[in-house]
Amino acid sequence: MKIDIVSIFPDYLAPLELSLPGKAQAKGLLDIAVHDLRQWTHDRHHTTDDTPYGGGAGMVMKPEPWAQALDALTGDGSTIVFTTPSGAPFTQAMATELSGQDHLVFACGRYEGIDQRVIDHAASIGEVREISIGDYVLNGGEVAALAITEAVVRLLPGFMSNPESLTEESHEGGLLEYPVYTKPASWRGHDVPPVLLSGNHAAIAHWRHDQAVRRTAERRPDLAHPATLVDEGELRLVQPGDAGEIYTLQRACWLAELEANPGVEIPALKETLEDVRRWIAEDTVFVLRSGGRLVGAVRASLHGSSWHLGRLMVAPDLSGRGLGRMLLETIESAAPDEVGTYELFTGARSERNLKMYKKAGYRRGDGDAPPGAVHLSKRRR
Ligand code: 6GU
Repeated sequence: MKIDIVSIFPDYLAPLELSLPGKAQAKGLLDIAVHDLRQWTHDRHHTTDDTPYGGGAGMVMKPEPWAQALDALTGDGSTIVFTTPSGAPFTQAMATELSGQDHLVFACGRYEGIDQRVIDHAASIGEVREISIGDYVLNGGEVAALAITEAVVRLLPGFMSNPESLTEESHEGGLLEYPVYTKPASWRGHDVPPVLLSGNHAAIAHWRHDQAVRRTAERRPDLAHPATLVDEGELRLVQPGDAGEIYTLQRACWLAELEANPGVEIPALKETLEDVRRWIAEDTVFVLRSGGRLVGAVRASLHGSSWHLGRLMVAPDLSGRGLGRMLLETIESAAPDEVGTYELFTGARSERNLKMYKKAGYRRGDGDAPPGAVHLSKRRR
């Protein structure tokens, strides 16, 4: 990738020679050049600004030097980025998009901005983006160009020594990062949360997800999705009074199963309310509530050293948001110590379920499955 940055304060961009972008340049992944806009001025004072037409406070950057700079630096396929507080907010998705470009030209505005005709002209010679890095005003776009460059460059293939860390990070799933800890386990009277030392991967995943949801809801309510707002307080063991809602929810959920698996006998659709009352009293059952509404449930029971899972259900309007996976992790981590295997049945044609179970580590088991169903199992880690 080639990056050209134009500014009247090129020294501002000196950090690019250091640290991360510096490393990428050394690896040959990146070529950054910083240019002084004043080299495209032709008067004795190297003037780059003038008073605004129509009056008002401040100065506006003149069109001629900018046009000459952009004409000199851009070619076929260049993306011209104007950093301006009136631009579109910079996001991780934008960083990903920009990291796929071959050539970025940053035009760092100062004062009240650049004459609009420069932006209009730029659109005729390249792809134009006007980008802001947040709802506050800086004196110029240089710091924004630095921030955008750093976010983009670390996404270049081959740049990160540990590319897995790119897929796990903040904002990717619309959630902020969970808190992280390293040794020692106890420091100045502060202990690492015990679950992280437990070795129980399902419990750890559940805890981290919950922490991420809490943080997001508290710090960034604008990011928090209603479905992710189902916090730990609303995921609880079943109570007898839940029977009616479970009965209703499973009818709704397994009707879709019947459509996906025509002709297959589905016990969940044959049950009476009395049947539901009986198994919620006997099995380990979790229910998930959102805004008071019962939106999910799952059950399990112990058979020897095997934890038989079933009735994993999520309200149809909330499907595809990770709630099923969360319920699955919850019921797995609730298994007693003697459990060595998780087992379950699902419809042979229930693509969505099969995909989720596969992702969670389940494989075809060797148990007998009822007609139209498959037996899945997973060893406890
Ligand atoms: Cl890109 N430029 C300026 N001057 N101020 C900003 C900004 C950019 N983003 C947020 N504030």
